[in-house]
Amino acid sequence: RALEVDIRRAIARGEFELHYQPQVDRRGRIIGVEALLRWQHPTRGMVPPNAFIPLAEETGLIIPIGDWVLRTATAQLQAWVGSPETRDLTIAVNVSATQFRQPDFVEQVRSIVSLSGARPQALKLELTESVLADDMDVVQAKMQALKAFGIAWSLDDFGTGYSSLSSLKNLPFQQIKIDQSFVRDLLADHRNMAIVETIVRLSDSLGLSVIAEGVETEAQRAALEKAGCINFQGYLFGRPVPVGELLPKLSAAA
Ligand code: G
Ligand code: G
Ligand code: MN
Ligand code: NA
Repeated sequence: RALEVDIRRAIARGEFELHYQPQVDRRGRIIGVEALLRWQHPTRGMVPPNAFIPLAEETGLIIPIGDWVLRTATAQLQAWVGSPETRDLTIAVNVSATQFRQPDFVEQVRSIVSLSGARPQALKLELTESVLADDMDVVQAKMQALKAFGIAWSLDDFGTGYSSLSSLKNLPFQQIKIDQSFVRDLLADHRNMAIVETIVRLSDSLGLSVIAEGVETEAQRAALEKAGCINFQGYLFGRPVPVGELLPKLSAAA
């Protein structure tokens, strides 16, 4: 298939880039970023991840892509160490289920991080609920090994998929990301507010931090804060941007 050939070439030719979206605390201070993959295709233009990640998963190409994402994000972390504005930032990287299921996933991540020189503590890996349906012992062992190495785990799109509370209890997540679907209709549908409050309380009792995604308006931010959520990500604070556009925002916020 044409797209498959294109993806192989894209890696070799450096057509992928990472954009970074700010994650902020209650004062609006940038505490970290999420890395989001972008493909600048020579003829198709910007290809959004939803248009090629499913195919990349199917064909196994997500493995070299995922390695590239991790190498690029950790190189970025290492480049940020030199400046006081950026040295404390974390980067959250999305890990696909196919990637996580590779038998050598743990070794591969450790080796990429070590080679980069980046502090593992500055890296966060986002998993979706899809892997929680796998063999719990295997999932737990892999997550635990990388946690011991210093990497934090965040549960992406929480509340939309297969999430059992026992997996939340047994797996070493450090953070839950409240899915943007709950945030979008937060003010229009009071049930979403109830769900958000419940997620925040659950996170607190399990000792997890929580961040809300897809925050677009000040009213949503205020409602989330009222529900006890104090970390935010969304267009209100910044869209995913190339690294060069992120740095001025940092100086402005400092
Ligand atoms: O940035 P946003 O547009 O459109 O991302 C769309 C989807 O693609 C999201 O579900 C996001 O998690 C996923 N995605 C973005 N970057 C990466 C990546 O580097 N790896 C994986 N596996 N998924 C990614
Ligand atoms: O699935 P995941 O959470 O990894 O991907 C996040 C997706 O949400 C990306 O596609 C990103 O571009 C998008 N996104 C981030 N902030 C907002 C926002 O405030 N509103 C909307 N509609 N999408 C957002
Ligand atoms: Mn994500
Ligand atoms: Na998400």
